Amino acid sequence: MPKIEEESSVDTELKEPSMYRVILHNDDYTPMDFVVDILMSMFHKSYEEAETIMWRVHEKGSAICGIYTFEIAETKVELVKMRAREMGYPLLATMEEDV
Ligand code: TYC
Repeated sequence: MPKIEEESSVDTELKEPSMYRVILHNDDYTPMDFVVDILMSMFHKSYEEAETIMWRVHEKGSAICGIYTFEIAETKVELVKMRAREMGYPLLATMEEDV
């Protein structure tokens, strides 16, 4: 008689997907209005929220502008870069896991 193997104790618990912070970085050349516009159009901030985040980046060097799933964060980072480069600005966004 073949011996029936006991079910192995593989961890079958479902995990929430990791979330990623999109971070905007300061530079000396990108105009403030352009940053506010990016925050409103791509990160769905109100004008007041966008201005507050822009000033935080300007004064502190960086700030979180949103928290998303991996693919959405990656797309936003790329679109910020594309829109900025089209205008010749060095604006930079990066992403990091939200732990
Ligand atoms: N420091 C820029 C300036 O003085 C403004 C700026 C703000 C640039 C935020 C980038 O992510 C940024 N024109």
